[in-house]
Amino acid sequence: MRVIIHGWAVVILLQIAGAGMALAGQLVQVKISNLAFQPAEISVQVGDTVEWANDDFIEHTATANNGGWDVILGVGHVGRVQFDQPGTFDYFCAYHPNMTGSIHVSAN
Ligand SMILES: [Cu+2]
Repeated sequence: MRVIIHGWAVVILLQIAGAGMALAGQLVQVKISNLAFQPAEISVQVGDTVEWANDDFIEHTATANNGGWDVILGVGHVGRVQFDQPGTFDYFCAYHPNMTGSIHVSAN
């Protein structure tokens, strides 16, 4: 019986921690249309999440120049990356390398 109560307590604590993390940053959106990231350059804070929404008619990716992340974005789909380090992160589309963007992440 004690073991069961302990298990519930752990689950509840994890849910509270998860909810706190979800509120820790803002969601910043970048649309993809006409073979371009819009806006191509954004500034966010550490803890924020960037969400790409592919409003185009073909598949794209958001791929970090430094290899840190690679988001495949099917038509009509969204993808997210949370930034936990400050810095400037340039990215491109793996299918259309002339599509580029840049994310400036500042410490908060
Ligand atoms: Cu593309």
